[in-house]
Amino acid sequence: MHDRWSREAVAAVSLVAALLVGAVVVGCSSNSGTTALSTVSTVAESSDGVLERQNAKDLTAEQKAVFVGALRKLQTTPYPGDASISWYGEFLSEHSEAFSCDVARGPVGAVHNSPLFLPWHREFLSRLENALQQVSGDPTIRIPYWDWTDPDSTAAVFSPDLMGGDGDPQQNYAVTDGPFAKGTYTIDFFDPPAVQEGVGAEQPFLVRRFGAFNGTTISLPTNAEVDEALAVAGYDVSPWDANADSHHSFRNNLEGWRDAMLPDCSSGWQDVSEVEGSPHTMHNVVHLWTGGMWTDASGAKHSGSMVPNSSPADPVFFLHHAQVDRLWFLWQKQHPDQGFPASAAGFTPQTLMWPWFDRTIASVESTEALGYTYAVTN
Ligand SMILES: [Cu+2]
Repeated sequence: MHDRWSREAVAAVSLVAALLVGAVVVGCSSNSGTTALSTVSTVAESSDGVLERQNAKDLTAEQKAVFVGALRKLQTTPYPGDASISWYGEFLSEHSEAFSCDVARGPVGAVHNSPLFLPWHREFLSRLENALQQVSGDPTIRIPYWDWTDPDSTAAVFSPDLMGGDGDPQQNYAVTDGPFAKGTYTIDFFDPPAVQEGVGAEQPFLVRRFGAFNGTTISLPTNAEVDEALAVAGYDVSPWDANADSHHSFRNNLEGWRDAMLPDCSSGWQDVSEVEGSPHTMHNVVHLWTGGMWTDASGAKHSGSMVPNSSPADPVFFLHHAQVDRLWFLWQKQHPDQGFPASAAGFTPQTLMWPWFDRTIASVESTEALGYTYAVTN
């Protein structure tokens, strides 16, 4: 929320933090134009009756309309705890603040680059899912997932009836089609470090430049990379951060750090950079691929909405993280003897997660307890 936020903003003087990182939140909305949602969608259900989050390519036209309509409504509804921000914008604010290095509030600086990455984002998505259900009155809504290894899933995600497509080079890479097009969806929360750095992240519309990464082209993760991640035996390993060995840390393999530099908190915000020549993979590269990073002819730096700490500004954040969450789910099924470590970087299974402090890490290890599941085979 903004009041919680301004305290940090004062402290945070520079930095770019997450630009090279990937991840984070943004945005928000305004504008109305949402259609009334009255239909209850049909959703696949597991044998024990828990509804499944589905591959975006398997959604019916009605399911897409219901999901998108609920997102739009969240973007145009004031946050119940603070009417100065939209309900959707609160999610951007929380994700952005999670990059603060202010440890006085608890171990918040470790939502990324740490063992907390998977449990925190599971809870974060669950809260969005619950908010979508509340605002729409449809308890069957589940966040679809984007299987980035599958071109059909990618095509479905970026179609005009779901997330809209790539940005338009003639309009500074603004997204101009779909339900979140420029002129329809307005972002109203901006990541302070990115604004400070002047990378264009303060633009109030969605920006995407698929695959553009500082003069080179990057690609989405492959099936082989997913198989490699799922085969890693342990959840995480010391030093529990971006430098954890990806052959022994499922979490770091999936988060996508490879030979990263140690987090720098000198600005008040986590700034984790890659070592040159060691590109981001998996979760991280999907953020970078979707938003893109580039320098224009005048030398000004730009990045798309999925790049700064406010990356939830692009609603595809949630479909992307549903896939990340699904891979953790599949890994849990394949390694039933492996749980969250008894003690890791100050976290234990009983740690209550910032900023909600009402849910422990252990309590999100089961998706069924949160009201959703995934198909085990796909
Ligand atoms: Cu994140």
